[in-house]
Amino acid sequence: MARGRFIVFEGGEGAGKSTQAALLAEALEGRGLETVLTREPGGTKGAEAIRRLLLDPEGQDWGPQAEALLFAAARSDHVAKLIRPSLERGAWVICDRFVDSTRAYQGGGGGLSDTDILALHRVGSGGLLPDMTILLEGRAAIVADRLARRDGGEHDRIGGRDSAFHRKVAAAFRRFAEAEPERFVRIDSSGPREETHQAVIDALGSLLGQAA
Ligand code: Z5A
Repeated sequence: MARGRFIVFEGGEGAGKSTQAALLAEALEGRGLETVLTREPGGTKGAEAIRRLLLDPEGQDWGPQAEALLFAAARSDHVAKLIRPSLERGAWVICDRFVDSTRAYQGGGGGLSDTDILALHRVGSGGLLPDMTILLEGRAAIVADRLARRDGGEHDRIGGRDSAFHRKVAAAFRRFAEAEPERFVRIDSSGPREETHQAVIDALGSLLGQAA
């Protein structure tokens, strides 16, 4: 049995990751491919428990170091219990955020070094990286409007940080994409859902071709 493929959606809050991850999972299932749709932080019982600790708006404010350790612990459980076993039996795993979010939020936004975050990832998750990382980038005013309609101004504990923090996060994602063009694809998600979905399918072209 050939190993499955690991595809991750990254980007800022409201960029359209969950929407596009679900559309991709549906499209892959339509092609007869076993697909596992999951998210971070979360995806397993233990990781979902850590998600509540991290994101509850009434919860405590962890420093960037404790946050990075908690995200790495959640990821370790997720990789060991869901992602690796699914890939090993040949499934496509579609994940909403992964280690590049820790690099961008706790690194770019929180000031931790990329080397330290990748060291935690090596210990926790064997350094697993996606086969493809799709970075969704929407125009700021469009994303803000979508979020206002959906959430009415409510944010989780990390999404609610100030605009300077989110600018650093966005800049970090751009740097990672520029540094690893063979793993990252950048897609403008400002347009209609179906247009972005088609760009995702086009980007996956060769990987999908190999699975046909
Ligand atoms: N975090 C971290 O700090 N470190 C880490 O290592 C990890 C995460 C893994 C997770 O929050 C938080 O944890 C996150 C980063 C941090 N905080 N922030 N920022 P989450 O999982 O709850 O939320 P999120 O990841 O930020 O996602 P989101 O807000 O749900 O956004 P999204 O998934 O990118 O977007 P969406 O839900 O698909 O779309 C947003 C809305 O727009 C929704 O109503 C859609 O129906 C609508 N939408 C989407 N696409 C379109 C188009 N094309 N047209 C019109 N409307 C659209």
